[in-house]
Amino acid sequence: MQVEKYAIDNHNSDLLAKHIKKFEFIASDISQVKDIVQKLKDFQVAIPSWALGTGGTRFGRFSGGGEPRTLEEKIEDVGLLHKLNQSGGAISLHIPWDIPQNPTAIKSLAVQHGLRFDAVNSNTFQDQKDQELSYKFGSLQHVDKAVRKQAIDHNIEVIRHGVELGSDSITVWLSDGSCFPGQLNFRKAFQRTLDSLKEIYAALPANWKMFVEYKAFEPNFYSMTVGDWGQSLLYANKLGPQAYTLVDLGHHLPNANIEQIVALLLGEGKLGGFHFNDSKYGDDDLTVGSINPYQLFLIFNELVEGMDARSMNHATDLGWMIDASHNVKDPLEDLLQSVEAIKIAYAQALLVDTKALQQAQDQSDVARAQEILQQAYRTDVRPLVAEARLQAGGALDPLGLFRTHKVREQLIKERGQKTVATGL
Ligand code: RM4
Ligand code: MN
Ligand code: MN
Repeated sequence: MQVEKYAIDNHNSDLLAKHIKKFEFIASDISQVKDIVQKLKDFQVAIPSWALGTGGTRFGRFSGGGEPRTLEEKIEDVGLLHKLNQSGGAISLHIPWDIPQNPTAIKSLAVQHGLRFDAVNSNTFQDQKDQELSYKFGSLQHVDKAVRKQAIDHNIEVIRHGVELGSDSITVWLSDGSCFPGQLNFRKAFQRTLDSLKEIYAALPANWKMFVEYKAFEPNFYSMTVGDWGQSLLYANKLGPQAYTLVDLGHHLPNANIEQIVALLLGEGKLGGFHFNDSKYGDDDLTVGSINPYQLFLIFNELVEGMDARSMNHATDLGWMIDASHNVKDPLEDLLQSVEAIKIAYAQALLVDTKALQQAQDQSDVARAQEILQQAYRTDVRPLVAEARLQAGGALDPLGLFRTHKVREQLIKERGQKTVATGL
């Protein structure tokens, strides 16, 4: 299904007068408004192919109607989102959940929708049907060399798929670890994992990046072999300049200061990419900004400050990806909300008076520093984000249009009520 340009134009003209009023109000208060709107237009977030169907928990999955049944339909869904918000111009594939059978056709379908392929993701945390050896006791860390080789080969295969699609990065997330004390020799498991990663790293094309994602717990509950940013950074440093740490917002122990982690990784030149989501307890994969939007703003504040300090391009120098998936909302509505939350936090961070903050920090003026941050955070930047969308050809209110245009109803008509997205 398509949302035609005229539908977006009609929707926008209904809302335009109100929007202009709100935009002019906030614009009159900001000196660099043109620059900020441009940065918001440039900033694109990759949509994961595994978030387009309803997620599940280990207790069950309640599939919604009209879920994409094929990779082609997933690309159409991301194209639809991008049409509405002009901010999701990339897709991140999980392999083997989504294997591009005909890469040329898949690539040209993506191009038709204005999409490119972001990081490809390998999967050695599940056994596939026709798989020879099991990952029950790990993959790249496994004590059996044959299992390690199988997992290495899979990652190299994923790189090959990515190359065909024009991607330029691979995310390696390992579930490797142990569930009970004594199960694993930590030092040896680390070394085996490093040696395996080295073989995958050696297969990277010269312009590629490898993202090493960490996670504090689950599915292993005693130790994770890439359990935190320290371990990920160790691997990335030992691997070489093409390896980076990837921060997934849901992968920390409770109350971790993620903004500080981000600042230090950026300072080391080793922050590679992001998986956005929100969480209350652990790896909850909830809608970005739904639980703790202030933390998201603080993270963006460090990102903007740190990237500017290194003269990095906000839009292209890091991998921006969503990694969320849950049980109760329409996945497309959820993704529209997530992208909006990311853009809001980014816009707020762009509003921070960095000079004044620096001054307050230099004078150890704690109260003033807080005022400066919260001045930006408490500004309603939604008209800025909407203006960027409008200028880029998107809808002023993407979620509103999704509903009035009855997108889900149409998808159900096309695909059926009882569809289950491939993947998870
Ligand atoms: C993991 C991790 C990975 C994602 C899988 C599905 O918890 O976040 O990034 O690929 O889930
Ligand atoms: Mn992740
Ligand atoms: Mn996760």
